[in-house]
Formats: sequence, C-alpha cells, structure tokens
Amino acid sequence: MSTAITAYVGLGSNLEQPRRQVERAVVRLDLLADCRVQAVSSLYRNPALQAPGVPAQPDFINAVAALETRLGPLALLDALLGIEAAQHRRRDGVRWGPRTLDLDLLLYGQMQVEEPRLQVPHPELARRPFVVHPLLEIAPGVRLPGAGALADAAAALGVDALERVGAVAGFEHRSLQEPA
Ligand code: A4P
Ligand code: MG
Repeated sequence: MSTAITAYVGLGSNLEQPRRQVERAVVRLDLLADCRVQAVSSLYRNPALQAPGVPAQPDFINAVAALETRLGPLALLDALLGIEAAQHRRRDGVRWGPRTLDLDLLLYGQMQVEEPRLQVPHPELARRPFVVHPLLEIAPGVRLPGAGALADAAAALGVDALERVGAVAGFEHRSLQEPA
C-alpha cells in the first residue's frame, strides 16, 4: 500500500446554498476511499474575483480542507471532479463563472505536478486571500514546494474582504498534527 500523503483541497461555492454545498463536499471528501479529512478551516464569505469578461455574481463561501490520502494526485483529482459532478457542477464555458462547487487541489505533500490536466501547487494559490488565509488557519507552517513558507507570501495579501461565517458542522474538532 502506498504511503499516506497530506493534500490540501480548496473548496468554493456561490450557487444553491453555498454554505451547505461546502459542508456536503467536506463530508464527501471524508467518505472517499483511502482518504480522511484531518482538518477543515473556518468558512469565509468573500466577493467573487473580478476580471474583464467575468459576470457579476453572488459572493463565494470558501474553505480549505486537509486530507490524508493514499490516492495518487491524478486519482485524487478525478475523485474531486466526481464530487463536483455529484453536486451538479455545470461547466458552461464561462471562465470564473458562478458554480455550485469548485474543488481545487492546492498542495499534494511537497510534490510538484506539471501534467496537462493537473498543476500542483495550484498556480493561483499564493495570490488568493480566500485560499491563503484558510490554509494558514489549519496549517500555519505549510511550505510551498520550491517557494518557501506560505506565511511569507501571505504577509503581502489583505484579509479585508474575508468574513468568517462559521465552521463546518461535525468537523470543528479535527485539527492537523503538524510535524515539528
Ligand atoms: N486543473 C489543473 N490543475 C488543477 C488543480 N490543482 N486543481 C484542471 C483542480 N483542477 C486543476 O477546472 C478546469 C480544469 O483545471 C480541471 O478539469 C482540471 O483538469 P474547472 O474547475 O473546470 O475550471 P474553473 O474552476 O472555472 O477555472 P479555473 O481557471 O481553474 O478557476 P479557478 O482557479 O478554480 O477559480 N472567487 C472567489 N471569491 N472564490 C472562489 O473560489 N473561484 C474561481 C475559480 C473564480 N473566482 C472566485 C473563486
Ligand atoms: Mg477549479
């Protein structure tokens, strides 16, 4: 059996009861074969990213989960896409459009992956307050492979737009035991 790895998954939703979408997705992550949710950040409400051509849309609920997994990175990506599909994620071609559920594989241990359908670390990770701050909440010492401590990258990012709106029911007491 392969070694267990700690992966970090970003969760986001801004359609059809976003908070419940994220909570359901955490339960589904925990039920995946060879996976266990080790920790979940608070839930954060924040405005959708703005960019030319991106439609006006509702605020997002975002969170980050730490997942102990024995799946390889591509198998884990497929499992994440399966959970998105189970929660009626539709891809209509609008980049950064509204969605019931988006699951991004942020980190997979300290592995770097450059495949046509998977880049890890997630290329936008360190630029997004709604990813960086929840990730630091559950893994304050986490490092980006090849790029140093996430805490250093975070110092440059604001937190003004992030509103903490609670915890994921049932997972409040799980916390990651980080190696010293
Ligand atoms: N893919 C490659 N690397 C990864 C990875 N590390 N994790 C590929 C997950 N997927 C990865 O994703 C398209 C393809 O990316 C996948 O099939 C996979 O093979 P997608 O989810 O269909 O497309 P998308 O999410 O619409 O596009 P994109 O560019 O990935 O968007 P992001 O980066 O996911 O951003 N505003 C707020 N406030 N909160 C948000 O969560 N999210 C987005 C979407 C925009 N604005 C937001 C938020
Ligand atoms: Mg995505």
